Amino acid sequence: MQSTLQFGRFNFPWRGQGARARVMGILNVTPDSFSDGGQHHALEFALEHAEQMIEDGVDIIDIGGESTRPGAPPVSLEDELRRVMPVLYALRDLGPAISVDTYKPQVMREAIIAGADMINDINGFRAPGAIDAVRDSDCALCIMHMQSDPQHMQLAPSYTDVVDEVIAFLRARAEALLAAGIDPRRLCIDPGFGFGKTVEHNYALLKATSRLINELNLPLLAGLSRKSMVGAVTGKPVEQRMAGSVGGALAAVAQGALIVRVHDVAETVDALKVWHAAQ
Ligand code: 7PJ
Repeated sequence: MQSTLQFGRFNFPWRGQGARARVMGILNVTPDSFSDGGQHHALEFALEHAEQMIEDGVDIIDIGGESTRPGAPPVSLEDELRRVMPVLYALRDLGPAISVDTYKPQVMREAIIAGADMINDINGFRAPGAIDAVRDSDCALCIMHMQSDPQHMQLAPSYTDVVDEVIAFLRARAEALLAAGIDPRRLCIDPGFGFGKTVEHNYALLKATSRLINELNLPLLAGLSRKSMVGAVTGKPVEQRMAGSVGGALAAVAQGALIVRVHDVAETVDALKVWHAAQ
């Protein structure tokens, strides 16, 4: 059986002939990481970072204008658009597919008009108007699971059976999108590592990667790069989690994940080349 994810201008086979894992590079456009807080420097830095990722062989660039670290404060619509849109226009025709990481319907609309190939929503298209915003386009839609919200999600994550509950949530969101008339070939699922989950929950979900794909019959994106689940088993601080993150990405790809969302593009691309050569 061959299946393909419709990804805006691209098509990514995710099962059967021609299927190959894709590397999504994380591009944060958040001026809080700059001493002067300046918009100009944030843009310049983001474009340099994107050029490096392209050189390193990235397949997809995921542009994010709001930090969704646990406890991070929300960003206004105006600020998010000011951060994301210039980067999207600058990167749109450089080769890689472009994803926009947002849960705001107005940002989704603007991003689609500007040619985004994927809308990556950590909120699973639950905001009022989110489904309407993405319905009439051909961009891919990444449905991520999150328990609670970024301000509160890590306070007391709790599940009876984390895998069953994440599958039920993703199924319900996929059905809501399909009920709006969206083509199933546009859908992609994501267990949402670190979003309202303990280390044990995260590994239960990582171990269940192939089960999620098979039960939902949809391609899967795994984002665990540098997250606390990597720190928990390596004992390493965030700036030393590259090798651990590559190990986690391979664990997901070995179970059939289509997309791995990573900070360390060059290392992940090499690891996947070797892994694929051995298949
Ligand atoms: C994810 C994301 C993820 C998807 C972030 C971080 C936090 N989008 N955006 N999946 N994580 N689809 O990168 O540490 O896991 S922001």
